[in-house]
Amino acid sequence: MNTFLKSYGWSAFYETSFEKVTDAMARPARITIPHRTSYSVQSEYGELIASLSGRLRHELKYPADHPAVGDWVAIVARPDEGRATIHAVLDRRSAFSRKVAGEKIVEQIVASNLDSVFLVSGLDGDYNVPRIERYLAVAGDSGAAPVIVLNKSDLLDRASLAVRIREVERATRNAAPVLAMSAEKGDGIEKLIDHLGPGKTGAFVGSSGVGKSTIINCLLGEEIQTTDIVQKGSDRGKHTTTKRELILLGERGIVIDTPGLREVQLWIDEESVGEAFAEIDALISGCRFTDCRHETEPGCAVLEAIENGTIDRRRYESYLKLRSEATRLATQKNDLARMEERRRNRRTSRMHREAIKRKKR
Ligand SMILES: Nc1nc2c(ncn2[C@@H]2O[C@H](COP(=O)(O)OP(=O)(O)OP(=O)(O)O)[C@@H](O)[C@H]2O)c(=O)[nH]1
Ligand SMILES: [Mg+2]
Ligand SMILES: [Zn+2]
Repeated sequence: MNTFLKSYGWSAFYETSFEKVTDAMARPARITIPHRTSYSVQSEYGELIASLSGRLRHELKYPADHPAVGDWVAIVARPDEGRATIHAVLDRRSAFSRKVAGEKIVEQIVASNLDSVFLVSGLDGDYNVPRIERYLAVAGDSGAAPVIVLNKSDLLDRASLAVRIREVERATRNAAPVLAMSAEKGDGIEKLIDHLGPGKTGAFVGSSGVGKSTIINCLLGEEIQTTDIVQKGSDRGKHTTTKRELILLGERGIVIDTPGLREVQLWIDEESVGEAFAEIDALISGCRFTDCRHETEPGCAVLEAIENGTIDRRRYESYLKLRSEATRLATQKNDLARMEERRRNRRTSRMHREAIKRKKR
């Protein structure tokens, strides 16, 4: 295997997908930065600017099908020009996605082919336990191992820090390691490095200003990613990172920096809510009614467990909140699918009518 492929995390999984690419000139490359209409990629020729082939552009139906940072693609390179054409997006091993809500809801890939996903929070005004639970539920769907990172530990004394860590561990039921660190002081960074390694990819996600880029700087040991002062009470200095970017750390592996996510953009379905609240989900089969919503129903095993203290009421409240959000999202997705279906039907019937007209002539 060539050094490029090795250092960027190529594996048998991608090889299988790459073998399906028929073009003899095709070579693997990894997306490092998605731009508006093109992509920076790393390849055995070094960095290239790549664009989609006409055919691929035509084939990619949904935004989530388009290349995302971390994706492996098949390119035909023009190294002299520093350019390439992308002919295929190889299968993803894992992906962290968000929902983009506009007139319609679409899934967008934040970063793909991840081994770990670092869910970063700041131990300042940003600190919010329910939000960490939400991030964890979304990460549960990604196929990557989640790691909860509490950054800015330098802002707390030891005792308060220990309280925070315990609080998060309790709320998340040890579903993921919780590590506290200070990117500014470099404290605790070695615990984070434990989750990286040669050929491994880790993505940093979290709200704006939690220190994702500062952590990556700390890993790089130099100022490469732009960071900025978050000014209190103003929007200036927010969303410093504007592009997703994959960075090679060498022996430490590969990291992906992402711009701050807004809370509303977390993508979740009803099934993953159940998985994230396993202790509640496990009780549901004991409810008297099969369609029990665990709100006011008689004979509800969940309400009973809260009554006798087996389940934490705060966990239950988070569960209800997240579930209603997932339900709302599912409804929107259904509406969207129905709209799409109607549009397709209209189009088909128009095509039918036109075909009949042509026949008649
Ligand atoms: N006290 C303290 N401040 C930190 C720490 N890490 C980052 N900061 C500060 O937090 C602010 C935001 O850091 P960034 O690294 O730009 O945050 P980000 O998560 O990349 O933000 P976006 O790119 O907007 O998503 C900067 O002023 C950093 O200096 C830390 O460990 N302790
Ligand atoms: Mg940043
Ligand atoms: Zn119930």
